[in-house]
Amino acid sequence: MQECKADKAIYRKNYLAYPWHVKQLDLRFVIAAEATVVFAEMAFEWSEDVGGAREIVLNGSDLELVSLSLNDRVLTENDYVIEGESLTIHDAPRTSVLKTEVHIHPAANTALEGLYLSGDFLLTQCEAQGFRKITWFPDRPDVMTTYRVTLEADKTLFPVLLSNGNEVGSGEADGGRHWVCWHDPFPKPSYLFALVAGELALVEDHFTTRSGRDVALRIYVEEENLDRCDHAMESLINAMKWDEDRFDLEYDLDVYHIIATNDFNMGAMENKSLNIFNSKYVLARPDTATDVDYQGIEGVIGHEYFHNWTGNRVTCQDWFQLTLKEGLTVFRDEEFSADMQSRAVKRIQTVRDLRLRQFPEDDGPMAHAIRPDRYVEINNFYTATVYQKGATIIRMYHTLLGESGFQKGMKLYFERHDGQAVSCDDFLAAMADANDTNLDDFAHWYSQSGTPQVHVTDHYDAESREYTLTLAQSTPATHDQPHKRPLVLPFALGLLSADGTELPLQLKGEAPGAAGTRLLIADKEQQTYTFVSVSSKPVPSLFRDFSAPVKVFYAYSAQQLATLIEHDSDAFVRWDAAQRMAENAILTQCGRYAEGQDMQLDVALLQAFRGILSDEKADPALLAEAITLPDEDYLADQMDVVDVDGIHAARQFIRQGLAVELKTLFDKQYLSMNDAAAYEKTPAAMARRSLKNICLSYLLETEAGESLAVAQLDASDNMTDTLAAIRGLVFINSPLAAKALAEFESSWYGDPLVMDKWFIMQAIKPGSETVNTVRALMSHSVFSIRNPNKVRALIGVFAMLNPTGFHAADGSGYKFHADRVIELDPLNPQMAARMASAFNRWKRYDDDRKTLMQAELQRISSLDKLSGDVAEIVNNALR
Ligand code: 7MF
Ligand code: ZN
Repeated sequence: MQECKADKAIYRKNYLAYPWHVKQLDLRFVIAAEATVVFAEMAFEWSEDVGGAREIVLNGSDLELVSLSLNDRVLTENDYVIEGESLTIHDAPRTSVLKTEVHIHPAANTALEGLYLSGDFLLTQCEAQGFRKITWFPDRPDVMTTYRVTLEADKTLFPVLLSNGNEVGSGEADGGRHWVCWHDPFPKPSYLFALVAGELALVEDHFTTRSGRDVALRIYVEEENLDRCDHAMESLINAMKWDEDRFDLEYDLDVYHIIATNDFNMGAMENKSLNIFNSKYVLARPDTATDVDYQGIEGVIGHEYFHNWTGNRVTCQDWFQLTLKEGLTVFRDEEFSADMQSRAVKRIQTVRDLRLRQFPEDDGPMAHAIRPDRYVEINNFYTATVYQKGATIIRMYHTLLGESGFQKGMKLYFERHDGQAVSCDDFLAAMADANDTNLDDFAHWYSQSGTPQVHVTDHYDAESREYTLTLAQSTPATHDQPHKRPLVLPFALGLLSADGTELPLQLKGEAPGAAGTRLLIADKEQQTYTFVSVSSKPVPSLFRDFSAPVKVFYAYSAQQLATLIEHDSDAFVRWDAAQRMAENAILTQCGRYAEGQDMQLDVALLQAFRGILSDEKADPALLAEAITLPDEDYLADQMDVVDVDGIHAARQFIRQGLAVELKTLFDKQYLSMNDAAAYEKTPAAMARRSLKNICLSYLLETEAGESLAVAQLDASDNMTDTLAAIRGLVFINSPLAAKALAEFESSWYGDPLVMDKWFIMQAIKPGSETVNTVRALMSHSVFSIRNPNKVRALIGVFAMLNPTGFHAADGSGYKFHADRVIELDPLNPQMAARMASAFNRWKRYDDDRKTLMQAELQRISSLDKLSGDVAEIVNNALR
């Protein structure tokens, strides 16, 4: 039996402040890939307000301790205790200077946490608890201090030596070595420490802040990528400007570094003035990166930059507060993207993603509040809930308080807490106090898990011309919380007449009001609103702009949905209505498929699509969103027992039916969006490509599609069009697909980021055969199980984005995937845990699949040496 990790859980209620103040940390690294020596000197001062025994507790992991001294007295093993990841020194003087020397082994570090090697250069990743793999230190976010870091290395192997803050010295040393000293004047927690050492090429620009500070902007990449940094640099400058304009926040140092690496467990990291990025979120050239990549770069560059204030200047008291910085910073990056691109399209994409990734998490074995109460492995809590749901909760403050009220709250938050490590309660208090309002009820969003459901019913009385709308909210029990309470829901509402005119909203007892959106607050289990002087039975336009993260149930007729699709003033509601209609159509056909009946194309959906496609004035990007059918995973989430094959068959049937019936319109839009002009990266050009390529995907369901795709491929001058064409050929099983893939491979063989796309196209192909392709691709010379991007592209995509492949009835997908989790676990537990979560929703499938998945989970769980990361995921899933 597997060792029980449950007793290793950490509880939020047990938080205790660290009893020492760390005045200063001096680090000296003698750098080499095989073995790096780390000297640390830290000055501890006893916090006067804390009583008890004066012991110093430090964290460390996989460190070779060479020496340890306290106030210049060398400590022997009798003077301290090392237990697990902590080192305790008893009876330390009130002023204690601790000096340590440890050895670490970056080249052998496959977990990519702490100091490790990527290609020929060394770099660090410390969030959340990677600093303890570098040296002994109180590795917790509420211990903040100033860092002085000296890096010494061979000058030829490591010409560039970077750490946080400003460069304050450098020099030559014997034997072809050199050193550089960095000082970061802002106290920071250890998770924001970074160093980079190696041979890297530099792209430099600068930004002058509003108050006149000239900031050097330096992007370091491997030499061959120098021509792919323009978009990242432009995004960084835009982000710096935007944060001044919108949030009144300025950059606070003279230098800002970005380093791109191919070996990174996550997207990027906001280390103070030394951001480290997955190269996927830095490097772009029109022929190597898609429009989605360009937008991703803008968003992630923004996100990391915005952390400088929301995360770095004000940080988290403990890791339970992670959403304090992440939810807020995601909200800020969403707003940045909305202001740079199309607000409506950004909102739709955000909501689609939330429903696809966060709603299932909130309903599965890992359900947790955005501020969890317990965790075993903190790395498992960098979740869609903490990030995306966290951001919607910040957005609700914004909806409730308005832009100026929200900004007043932000201002007070920084006035009170600049330089501190604080909690979500502090953020809420700043918002409430700045607006002279009480947000105590709103606070439950932080502690309650699960997605609220809102059941809406209505009644129109033609005689009294009264319209009553009743909202009943409830949240289904989750594994962590059996009992739920009602939450504060900002409820943005509009009413349309049957012909689509926006009606005035006048609540009973009020003076006549204007037509348009009205913001109501629904905070009770049941709430009834009575509107008067309503001229005809209205179509309710509910939760406009997705004003609260809830599932809305209302028995819309096809006619009402058609009215919303055609006329609603809110782009999100128009899109959502089209999604609902498509969902109804697909799930109905899925039922017929299961019964062995012939499937039929839904007439209302056909009509609605005809209307959407005929619209020649709308933003093409919005049209593209509107005609994108709900994902198979989203549809699966709407069924009591998931019918994997039925969903795929029904969705395909509808896609093909629409394509055949509306071929003329798809053709027309395709042609009118297909620019002869050269590639541009403007939002308008991206919007046109998005509509063009969704039209292509439909046209590929008709005879004409194949030659269209080939023509597009031949003519393409950009990766967006190229990928859409090849992906389409692969998807329809065209005999031309193999050649297209082979040519793509030979063109891009030496390019890791582009090769990721090549793996993805193959891993995502529907059907039970794909597992064999994926298995074969693992032997491809470019694939490496040690590289997170490759693992995500091939293994992650297969398990998470290919339902008919992963859930093949014979269990081959499950077995393959469990083998990968087992293979990854000893190398990179964080990645292994992310992969293992593909099994999380196993209980929602039919008995045969359930049995197969459960067996694989048990096989993983019963391994002798399983990481805590994977154990937590797998044991939760099995419970
Ligand atoms: C945009 O949050 C949104 C989310 C932690 C690592 C980046 O800045 C971060 C880091 C994880 C998951 C998602 C994101 C990040 C991390 C991320 C990046 C860009 N503090 Br894990
Ligand atoms: Zn972040």
